[in-house]
Amino acid sequence: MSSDHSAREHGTEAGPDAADRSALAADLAALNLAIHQPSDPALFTRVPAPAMLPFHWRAAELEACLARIGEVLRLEPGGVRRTLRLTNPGLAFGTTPTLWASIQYILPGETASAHRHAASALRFIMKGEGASTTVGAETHAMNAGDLVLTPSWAFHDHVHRGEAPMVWLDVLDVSLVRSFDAVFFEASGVAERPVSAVPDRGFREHGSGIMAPPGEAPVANPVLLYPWRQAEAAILVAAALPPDSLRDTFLEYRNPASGGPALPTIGTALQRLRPGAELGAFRQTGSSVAYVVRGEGTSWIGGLRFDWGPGDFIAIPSWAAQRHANRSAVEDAWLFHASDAPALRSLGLWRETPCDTAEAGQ
Ligand code: GTQ
Ligand code: FE2
Repeated sequence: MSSDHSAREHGTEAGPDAADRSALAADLAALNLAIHQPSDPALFTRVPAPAMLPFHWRAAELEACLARIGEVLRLEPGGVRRTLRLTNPGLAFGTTPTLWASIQYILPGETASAHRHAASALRFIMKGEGASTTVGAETHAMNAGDLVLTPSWAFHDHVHRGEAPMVWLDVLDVSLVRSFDAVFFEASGVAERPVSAVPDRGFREHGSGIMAPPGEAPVANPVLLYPWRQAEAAILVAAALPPDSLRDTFLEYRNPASGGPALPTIGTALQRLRPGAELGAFRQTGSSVAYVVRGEGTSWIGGLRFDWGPGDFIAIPSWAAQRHANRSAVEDAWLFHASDAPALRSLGLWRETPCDTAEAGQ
């Protein structure tokens, strides 16, 4: 094959056959067929080129909007939730190309009635007490800092019997499931699903993370609740190790029976940046959302600088150079992360690499 031919094949040159080529393309189009045209956008980019933008949502703005949706929107039966979605300015919908992050707001006495969907979900509790969620036939109270899972196709409802509004982060793999055309949804006939006689068996058997009943390990993750006090204790134990230069102390929530991720598609992690921490820059495939549990820090993502504080959210695109620092010399900064890393890992698409500080931004 001549080099001339191959240059045209790759669209670097219009070539003398432009008229033939467009006539061919027109005939093919009538048959729903196509050839590469020099004007086509590049099929492959050397590295990922996300449409998603790095973005920062501030707690003060979110709180004002939550109060407003609490006044204007009523919770009706049928399974629709009262949520504030974090929409990415680079995308038609969603927070990242795979994930939807929303803040759910439930008032005292309300019920978010039962439904199920193919999309997996997680809740990370931001504020409030007195709500509980039923997932399958298990029920768990939701308290600040807890992570609660809603695996794919499990019925779930949320009931709030507390005194003050309840606020939590929802992350669902909606756009990932949509890209596979694997969307299913079903409302339940009842607002609240029946609960088994032992409403928290999986947690009682496997929730310590270090011990379990004898016999074969269950295939599905037996743990739906990852209480804050256990996650916090795990981080504080790990924090005595020499800090990792890119992530300081960073632990993933795992399925204790398999050692794999807590959910098959959505990665979850808790990170502590020690006082004064200034971490190195890196890139990784896949997108993520970070929630600031406490502390004040700065992240540089794809050349943009975000100064964050408690209750803020940050969205990080695939392969964007990122680095993070704790702005305080005395206080810790803690971040909860949700990502699509397990989906990339199971498809063989996971990559990460350290990079120069300047690539993230200064
Ligand atoms: O609580 O079941 O943010 O189904 C989006 C879809 C929450 C939920 C969301 C949902 C839910
Ligand atoms: Fe749901």
